[in-house]
Amino acid sequence: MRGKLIVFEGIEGSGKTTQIQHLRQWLENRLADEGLAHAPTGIIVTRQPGGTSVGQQIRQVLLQPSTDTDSVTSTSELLLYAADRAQHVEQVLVPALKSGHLVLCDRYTASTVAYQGYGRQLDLALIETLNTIATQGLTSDLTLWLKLDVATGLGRMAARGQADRIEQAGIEFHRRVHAGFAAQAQGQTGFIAVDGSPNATTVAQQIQTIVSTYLEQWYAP
Ligand code: Z5A
Repeated sequence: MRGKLIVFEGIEGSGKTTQIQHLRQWLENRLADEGLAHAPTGIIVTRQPGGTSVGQQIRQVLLQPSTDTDSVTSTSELLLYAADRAQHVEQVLVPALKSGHLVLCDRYTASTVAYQGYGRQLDLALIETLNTIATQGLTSDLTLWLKLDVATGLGRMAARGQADRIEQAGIEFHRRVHAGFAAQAQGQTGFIAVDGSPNATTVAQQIQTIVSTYLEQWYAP
């Protein structure tokens, strides 16, 4: 693969969407100014779930607020995220990376480990197998985990209005999810914690410092 995949992870309200927009803008300016030796073909912003038209339909099923009689079971949820990912990897990520793009993706496999593994407490080995099938073995080149305490993240989301099905889960669920991201940050190289608590400009600066180092490795002569 000639391109590079940068993934943003974190609990709800951690600021992924905000930071992806900041990074995209910064990268566009930087790549135009500096003429790195092997600059990417372009920058693509995408997300899971919902980065394809099939994925949009899966996303609707996954995130619609549940009622007592009509809720997605944990195992269905796991398989739907895997289906969304398989579609997205094949239709979007692999072609973009093959053609040399720098891809910024809002969530990837670490979310399944954190939400379905730690949050729903499904089998981690099964999740790893499903992730490998769905990604065809494609891993991220850099994962930025926006680390934020659960109460702050949920507070930011509450200020935004009606909660979706996963946001509706209780605080203990979200604490387990947070622990799931923390466990992955400890065990994996290229999985980097970024303090998500300061204002968005300060968070963006931390991210730019990290990404600069990687750009040098990836694109300098
Ligand atoms: N999920 C899963 O369970 N398993 C999986 O495998 C995958 C996903 C891939 C996706 O929903 C859901 O799917 C998600 C996990 C689950 N759970 N939920 N719910 P989504 O894509 O709709 O939601 P999200 O990924 O959680 O993103 P979000 O809700 O849009 O939050 P965010 O992107 O992290 O944050 P934001 O939109 O940039 O900011 C949130 C608010 O905070 C907003 O009002 C901002 O203006 C504000 N904000 C942002 N940064 C700051 C700072 N630094 N200070 C103060 N306020 C800020």
